[in-house]
Amino acid sequence: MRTSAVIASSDTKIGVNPIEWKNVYLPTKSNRSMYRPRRNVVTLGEFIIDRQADFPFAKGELSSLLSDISIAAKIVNNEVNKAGLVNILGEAGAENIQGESQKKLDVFANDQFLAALASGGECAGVASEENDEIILFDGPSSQGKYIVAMDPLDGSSNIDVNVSVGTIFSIYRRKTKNGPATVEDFLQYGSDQVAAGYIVYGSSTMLVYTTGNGVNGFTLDTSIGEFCLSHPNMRIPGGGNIYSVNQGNFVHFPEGVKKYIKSLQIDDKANKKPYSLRYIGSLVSDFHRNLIKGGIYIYPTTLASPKGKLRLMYECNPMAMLVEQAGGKATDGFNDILEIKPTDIHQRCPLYVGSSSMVDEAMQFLKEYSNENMEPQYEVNKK
Ligand code: AHM
Repeated sequence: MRTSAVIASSDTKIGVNPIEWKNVYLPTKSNRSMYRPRRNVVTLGEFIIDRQADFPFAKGELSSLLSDISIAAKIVNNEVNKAGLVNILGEAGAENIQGESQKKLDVFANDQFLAALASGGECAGVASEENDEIILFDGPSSQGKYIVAMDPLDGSSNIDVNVSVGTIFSIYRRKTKNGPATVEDFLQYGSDQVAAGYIVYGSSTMLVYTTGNGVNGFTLDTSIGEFCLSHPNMRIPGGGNIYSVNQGNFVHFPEGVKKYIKSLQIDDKANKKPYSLRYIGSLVSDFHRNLIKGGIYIYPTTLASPKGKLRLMYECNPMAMLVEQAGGKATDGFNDILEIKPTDIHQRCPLYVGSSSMVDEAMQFLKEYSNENMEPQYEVNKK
C-alpha cells in the first residue's frame, strides 16, 4: 500500500542515515483507518491494567500487588539463572518450620518477595513457607487490604541440578479492617482467594495467574525485561494420559492410590493406556505441564507423611484456584481443596489436581478402597 507524508527528509538531524528514512511514511487522512502501527505483544502490566475493572473491589491495589510480585519474580529469575555460576548454592544453615534445610536461593527469593510486598503498601502481611510465623509489615503497609501466602521457591531440591523450580502465591482480602493483620486474616478458605498464581523458572520463565476470571500465562521476554501474554485463557484438557506422582513411595500409598496407579499402567490401547509417568519433583513444573497437556498430579498421604506433604495455604490452595479456573479439579482425595478450613498457616494436605475426569477417577478408587480413618480430619465447608 502506498502512503504519502515523508516524516524525515535528507536534512533531518536524527542520527540515522537519512536514506533509510526515505521510505518511512505517516498515514494521511485518507488511509488512516488502514494504517495502524501495532505491537503484537501485550505486557503483563498492560494486561493487569486492562483487567482491573474485573476485580470486585477494584481501586487498583490488587493490580499494584500483582505488579510487585512480577518485579520480585524478575529479580529471582535472574538469580535462579545465575545459580550455577555464582557462589549462591549450598545450605544457608537455617532450618525452616518443616525441619527442612534452606538453600541460599530460598532465602534470597523469600527476601525479594517480602521486600517487594512490603514496599508496595497494598499487602499487610505474608505467610511464607520460609518463615515460622506470619510476617506483618509496618508503616502504611500495615493498613494494606490484602495478605499473601507464598512459597517463594518451590521445588528447591532441584536448584542445584538445574531443573525447573517455581514461586507460588495466593492473595486474600484481609478480614480485619484496621490495625495490623492477624493470623485469622490468613486462615481463610481457599475459596476466599481473590487471586493466585505461580512463576515457573524453566527453559523459559512464565508467570501464570488468575483473579477468578480465567487463567492467563505470560512468558518473560528477557530482551525487554517484560512478561508478555503468551498463553491467553488457559484451559486444562478434560482428560489426559500423564500422571505425576513420586512412585518411589508406592509401598506407602493408601490402597486406593495403589489401585488407581495400577489401573493407569494396564495395556489398553482403546483408552490410550498405559499412561505416561512424568514427575519432575517441582509442584509448579509438574502442574504447569499437566495444565497444558492434561494430566493428574498426586501427592497422597503416605506412611511418612500421614497428612500429606504439601502445604494447604501456599501450595494446594493456589493450584486449586488456578486449576478450577482453567476447568480442572483439585481435591484431597475426598473433599474440594478450596473448601478446607485451614487451622495453621503451615498445614499440610494431600493433593489430587489436574484434569477433571482423572481426578474424579482417582477419587472413586479412594472411596472404594478406603476405610473411615483414611479421610483427612479437618473442617470442610460442604456445599
Ligand atoms: P519443597 O518445598 O521442599 O520444595 O517441597 C515441595 C515439593 C514439591 O514441589 C514437589 O512436588 C514435592 O515436594 C516433591 O516431594 P518428593 O521429593 O517427596 O517427591
